[in-house]
Amino acid sequence: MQKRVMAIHDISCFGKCSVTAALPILSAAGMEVCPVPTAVLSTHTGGFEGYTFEDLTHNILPVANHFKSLDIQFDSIYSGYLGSFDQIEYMKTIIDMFKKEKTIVMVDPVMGDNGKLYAGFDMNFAREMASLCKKADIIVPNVTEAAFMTDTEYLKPPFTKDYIELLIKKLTSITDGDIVLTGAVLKKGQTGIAIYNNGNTEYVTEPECEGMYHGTGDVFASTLLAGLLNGLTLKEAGALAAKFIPMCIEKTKELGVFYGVNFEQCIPMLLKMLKLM
Ligand code: PXL
Repeated sequence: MQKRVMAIHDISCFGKCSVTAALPILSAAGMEVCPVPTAVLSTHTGGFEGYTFEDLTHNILPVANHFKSLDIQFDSIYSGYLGSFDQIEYMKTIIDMFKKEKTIVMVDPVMGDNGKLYAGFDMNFAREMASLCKKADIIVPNVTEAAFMTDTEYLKPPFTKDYIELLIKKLTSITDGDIVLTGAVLKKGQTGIAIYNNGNTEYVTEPECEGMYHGTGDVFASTLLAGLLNGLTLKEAGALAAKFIPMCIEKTKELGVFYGVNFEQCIPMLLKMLKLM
């Protein structure tokens, strides 16, 4: 059986993030992906001036209602960048409409990085996003998003285990789902993730790959979901995604692109790691 994912993200036409990352990664990993665009932007909002933004909030529920009328079932509902309070509300409605016992609801609370929120977001939005996390089976915040959603001071990396585990503890009060916290850097020269499920926190570390690129969060979350839907455990899928990001960054350095990572040319390696090739 082929699995089907509803991917609720924006389309940033240029910039290698959101749907332009989720779709190729999940499709290559064998999934049928049904994108529900939240907005169309000419570029993502990180580092470009003058981007266009066409809001598609009004279109989200009609699309979902049509899916429902056709009795389309989803193995996963995956949300990323949401641009308004209404979109968060609609995500909750969609989860209520489509979630079955085995559906994996993954919420990536895309809002910021490096201690700062992206353009257009504020604390109120972070609180609202936290309320969406309540309905998720898995959330994939980075440390910045975790700090904003839990009203915790953002500290600079490398972080102590105490700080990471404080964030996780606070996140458990906003969600009953599993938590994959990205950017959980415990030592200089390393990068890593913290994976929380069933009361346990485990760490996966990788050597740091220098460079800051937009869209790595989307590539990470999409890879994690690709792993889970291919039957990996949360820890295995987390480790896979944590390994894939440095590969993509290395590949990007060869090309000298600044705005996103060259994950596309790493997809064959991803498929090998998933044993699909
Ligand atoms: O990669 C996250 C992301 C998604 N969508 C839009 C963004 C960003 C990050 O800046 O601007 C529109």
